[in-house]
Amino acid sequence: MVIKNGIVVTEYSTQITDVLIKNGVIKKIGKNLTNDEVIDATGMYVLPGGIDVHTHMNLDVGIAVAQDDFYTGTIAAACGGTTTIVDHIGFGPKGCDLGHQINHYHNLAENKAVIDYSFHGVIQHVDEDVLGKMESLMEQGITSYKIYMTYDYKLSNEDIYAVLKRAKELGIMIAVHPENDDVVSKRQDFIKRGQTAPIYHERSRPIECENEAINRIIGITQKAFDVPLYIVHLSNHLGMEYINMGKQNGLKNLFVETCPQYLVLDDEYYKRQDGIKYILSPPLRAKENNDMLWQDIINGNIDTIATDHCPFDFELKEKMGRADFTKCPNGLPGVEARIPLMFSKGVLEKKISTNIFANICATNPAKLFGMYPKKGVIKEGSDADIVIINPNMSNTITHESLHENVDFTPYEGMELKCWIDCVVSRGDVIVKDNQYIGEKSRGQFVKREKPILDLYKMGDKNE
Ligand code: DUC
Ligand code: ZN
Ligand code: ZN
Repeated sequence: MVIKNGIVVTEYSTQITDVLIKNGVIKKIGKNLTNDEVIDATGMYVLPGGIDVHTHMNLDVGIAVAQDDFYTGTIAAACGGTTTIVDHIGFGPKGCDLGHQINHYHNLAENKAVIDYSFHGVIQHVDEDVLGKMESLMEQGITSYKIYMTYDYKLSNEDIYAVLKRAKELGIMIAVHPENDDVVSKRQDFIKRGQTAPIYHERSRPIECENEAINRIIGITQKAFDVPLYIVHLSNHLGMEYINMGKQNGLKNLFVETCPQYLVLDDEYYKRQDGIKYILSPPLRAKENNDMLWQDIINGNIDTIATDHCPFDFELKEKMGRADFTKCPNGLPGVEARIPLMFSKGVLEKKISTNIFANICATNPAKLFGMYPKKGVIKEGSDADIVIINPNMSNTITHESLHENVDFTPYEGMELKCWIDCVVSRGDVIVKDNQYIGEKSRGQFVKREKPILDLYKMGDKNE
């Protein structure tokens, strides 16, 4: 197959050219390439397929289970231009072996996923066995772990230090959910005072709650010698300043993700009639953070955009959380909107270049989570994972037009200046006309390598 005359976004440049695909892999990039099977991409952007390194398919949050499984969730991802996900798996039974949840998630994803996938491990307690198994699981392609500073299986500072030290020895990545658990656990004080409405979700988990935890783990990584550390779902700009300060103090292996919801939504949404819809953690923040986080992307300080996709029906959230925001399952859908939303709001509204877009949505995630150059880049020899975006067709996001298994989208009514023309995964056209047309359960587990920590930054070679 050859993709002809598209605006092809390769690693450091954007140029009108052709892409020849053979046996699922990019064979050649250049002008005047020919083949019997042709996709005409004239006037359209040809980009690396999106990589979403923060999804929660099937996540059991104790009071509810996220409604997308690896079938519905990866169909939605594919229709939204994402060709690989790395899922943050749920906690297992107390005291379980480090491999327990990996095995469980293999069972959940196998014969279901339609795009390629991997899992971050999760560390829910620390002992010699867990620290030892971190090495043996590397052979199975698990080269990153998530730790939590709040929720049931939060780690103490001492345990975090032990995990970081071990990750440093092994050269693997630790992803962290940073929130101060002592602050989070005081939420009941709001309920006792009668402050039960959704806005108090934000007020009870304020930016200081998140940023204190960010700053604390930065201190711990400094002590553990600059471990590859990845802050997930940064919600506010002050947190970015803490991270920048860590970097100024010498940290070279500190990385940060934000999510579309923190770029285009804000805490005023909690005051709406349907405010309960927007309950997720960390919460949506004051509006000024939207522009400041965009600026942090433009400045090259934010490394990746992921979604934290974790859908629960509005109907369910309303029923469980109407009288008490603490009873509402936390999470928003978003896996399907990420690529078109970031392309429209970022590239077509001229905030970021096509190369920055490709970096934060595909290349950097691939590097940081050990999938590069197989994934995340349009390059000879890489998997032919490609999204073709038409910038001449506008689109309005509506829940009806999406494939996520949930009764709303937080981006309802948002006008986008583009449309996904088609999606290619390992050389197969899997999405056309907003429909999944690939084979069932064609997704493959991606055995990941160690992270690549040397990322391209804006200005290096950008056109
Ligand atoms: N935050 C959410 O809102 N949902 C799932 C997990 C998380 O950290
Ligand atoms: Zn989280
Ligand atoms: Zn999450």
